[in-house]
Amino acid sequence: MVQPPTAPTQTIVALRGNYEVATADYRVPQNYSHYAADEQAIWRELYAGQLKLLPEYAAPEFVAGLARLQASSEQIPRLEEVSERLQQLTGWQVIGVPGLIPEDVFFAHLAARRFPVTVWMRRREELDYLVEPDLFHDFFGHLPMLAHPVFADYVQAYGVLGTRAPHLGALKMLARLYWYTVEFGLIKSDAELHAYGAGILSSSGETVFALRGANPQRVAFDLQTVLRTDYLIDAFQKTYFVLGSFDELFDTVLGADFGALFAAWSDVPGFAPGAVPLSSSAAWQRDTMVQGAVG
Ligand code: HBI
Ligand code: FE
Repeated sequence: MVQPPTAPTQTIVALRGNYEVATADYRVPQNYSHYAADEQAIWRELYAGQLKLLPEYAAPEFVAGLARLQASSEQIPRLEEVSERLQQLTGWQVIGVPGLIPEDVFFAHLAARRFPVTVWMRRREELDYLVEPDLFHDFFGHLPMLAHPVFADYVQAYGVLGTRAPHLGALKMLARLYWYTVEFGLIKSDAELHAYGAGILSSSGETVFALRGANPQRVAFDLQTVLRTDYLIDAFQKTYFVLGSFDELFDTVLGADFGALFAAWSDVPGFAPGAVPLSSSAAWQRDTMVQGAVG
């Protein structure tokens, strides 16, 4: 029997998933018939709510990816069906997991182009925010970008990097990279600033906050800065990093000398969220962003 990992929160919380039925690589069956009517209703409400926000707030690549998945907005998707579909699109599989899984297992799945999706749905009192990933976050937030060929390759490359980064300092820096791109990334590929991160686009509150909030820092993506910036797990982010293109992300990460970056920075305290020094990266001010000017 496998053990659940430690939750990445300040206080220790029990993870909700059923780890007792998981295989050695933490897979669980979806047990589709077990979803209650109210869980189906929560799916529909969340999906409809986020769908309304996408045209204004989401990257066009995310919107296109969601359409390519051909998932139903009316009922909880069957993971086997979407896995087949995604495999045709970009060669990624989707597997059911009980929730958060240990980093090494997570990295191994990504490196093999398998995306772990939590099988349970959040409760009604958690409609806009929960700390653990649930089915809606993992599915709606993550799978659309995995239908994008360049982003799909980036996530696999990230997984490969993870399997090769046994040092603790490296893991911490890699987690920051995942957090500030896959989870909370923004992109300004044309005149408009949009979100592509799963943590943003699976939360209506953070979708509006990340793009329109007056307070968060919006900083041009810079690999070294991202690797050095701490993040907040249980609050809206204070710093978001803005890509110019998904090619920029893939090329930067593929071309980087991570060994040198880890050696240089793993023992140095991280930048506080919201207080990233801007000498090396441009700030994206709210007014310039609304006007569409490049900061
Ligand atoms: N497990 N299911 C799941 N989903 C995640 O996003 C996830 C995880 N385990 C570890 C993990 N993320 C983080 O360590 C990433 O920073 C790699
Ligand atoms: Fe996620």
